[in-house]
Amino acid sequence: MTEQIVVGAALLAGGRLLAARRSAPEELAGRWELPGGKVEPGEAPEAALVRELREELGVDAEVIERLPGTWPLKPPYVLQVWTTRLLPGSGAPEPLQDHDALRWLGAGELWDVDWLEPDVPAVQEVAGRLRS
Ligand code: 9L3
Ligand code: MG
Repeated sequence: MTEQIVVGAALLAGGRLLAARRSAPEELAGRWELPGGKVEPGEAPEAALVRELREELGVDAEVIERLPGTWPLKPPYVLQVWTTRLLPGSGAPEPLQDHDALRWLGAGELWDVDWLEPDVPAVQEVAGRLRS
């Protein structure tokens, strides 16, 4: 089966990264992730990311750049991650769907939350960028 892309957002603001705690499904509840979701048929990944951030967090965001790497999820899904930022006039993110908590993590706090395993290498990449 061909790979299906799940997009994740490294949403950055003021040198902090947004982490979102999943409330569903049960086996992922309580774990933290970069918000996002499945790309729909015919949809560009960057458009999917903007859509997911609007649906899940109620924000207007723009995509900046792809982080290097593709990380395996439950087949046929794979995770790809882009840095993103809030557009001027966007409200603050709220956990509207699939999450029950949000945290803005500074460079020294990135490992304070229990990230889903597939998200760890992407957070490591962001950590290097926040330090430099
Ligand atoms: N997933 C893992 N890390 C992420 C995201 C956004 C998603 N940063 C996994 C969790 C689900 C699957 O991908 O098993 C689909 O995600 P969603 O559509 O339930 O958000
Ligand atoms: Mg999602």
